[in-house]
Amino acid sequence: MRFRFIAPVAVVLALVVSSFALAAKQATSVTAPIKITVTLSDYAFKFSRASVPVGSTVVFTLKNAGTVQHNIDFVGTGKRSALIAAGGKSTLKVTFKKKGSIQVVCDVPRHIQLGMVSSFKVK
Ligand SMILES: [Cu+2]
Repeated sequence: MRFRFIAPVAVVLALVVSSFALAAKQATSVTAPIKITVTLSDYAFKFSRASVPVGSTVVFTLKNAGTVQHNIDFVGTGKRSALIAAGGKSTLKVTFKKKGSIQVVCDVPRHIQLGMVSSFKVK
């Protein structure tokens, strides 16, 4: 007789526990943006990290350590920074939705030829 009472209670408890577990899983899957520093110089890019998992949102801190203005352009993604003056800083937020190797360039005329071409990997 006692089982008839306990069984429904156990089912309700199991549902409550599993819904909490699901909520916890959803909370952890919303990850904070990855922070990456890019040092721009005359005439190169240096990334503090060169790849991220697909789906990542990255906040790039861009530091121009050169003597002329530079920017960063993730070719094919539509994401590029404004021009950054020598000694200046900027940030750029990008969500990488597709796997692949993205070409990275500086849009200032002739800077690609001088060496400002690199790549960033989405795995
Ligand atoms: Cu440049």
